[in-house]
Amino acid sequence: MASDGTDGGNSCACKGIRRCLTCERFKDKVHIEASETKVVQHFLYTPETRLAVCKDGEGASFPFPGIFLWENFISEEEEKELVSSMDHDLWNLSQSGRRKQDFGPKVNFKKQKVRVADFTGLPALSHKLVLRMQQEPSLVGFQPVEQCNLDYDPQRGSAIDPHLDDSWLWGERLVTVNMLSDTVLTMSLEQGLSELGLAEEIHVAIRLPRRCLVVVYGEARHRWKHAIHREDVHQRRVCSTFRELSEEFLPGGQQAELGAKLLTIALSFKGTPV
Ligand SMILES: O=C(O)CCC(=O)C(=O)O
Repeated sequence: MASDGTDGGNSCACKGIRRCLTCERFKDKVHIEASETKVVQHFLYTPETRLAVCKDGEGASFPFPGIFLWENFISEEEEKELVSSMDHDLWNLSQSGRRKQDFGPKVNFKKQKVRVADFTGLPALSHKLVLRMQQEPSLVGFQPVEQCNLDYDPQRGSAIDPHLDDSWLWGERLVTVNMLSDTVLTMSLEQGLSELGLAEEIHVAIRLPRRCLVVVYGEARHRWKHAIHREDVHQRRVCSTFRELSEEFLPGGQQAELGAKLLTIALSFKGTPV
């Protein structure tokens, strides 16, 4: 294995409509062409005002709630230490040219089943990051039960398609630390915003500077899909996403006992990737 955890091979893990630079030479172009001909209205998120502002400067702007950005959340030294520690573990090939490391319970979302066995907790280096993020008022009480590290590389055409995260097991706040390069988190609403008279698909670009932390919650979490487009990965990018439990798994919820068990393991910070 190479020092960055690659196997040096050319394989990919794309299934169905997913694509990366390795496999798309062999796949039909229907999906790609369809997405290229779509009419989209582009907005840019401004953290200072929390507004989404029309990119061509002519259209309306609108409030965009549900995003919190913390610039320079980690130092350059911490970034180096975190990525070097990840590269000591194996990266598994994932869809759309990503690679992945999971520190969390094995979950079957379709059958709504959680397997505790094999989960050893979040990695040791995340302890200080979690203590730091909990200082932010919008992250008070944030107890991550899962950490997923993703590795994006322009040479593999890495991306993540627009999606909503599960909300049966995962709770309100999705917290991501962005490492090694700047990128853009694109929020999209296919049906537009009829209340603002915007009928076409809308994209709102959230700029993520290197070493920032971003929290996605509320409407941005539940109504808008999120994605990282291939063209927004210019250099190697690594991120760690932390997820908390939904109410069903917290005290008073139907699966509170299982939730408590998962949290005890997660917050032991003795984890190795599952
Ligand atoms: O790479 C990112 O910042 C987003 C990752 C993501 O959307 C996910 O893991 O579900």
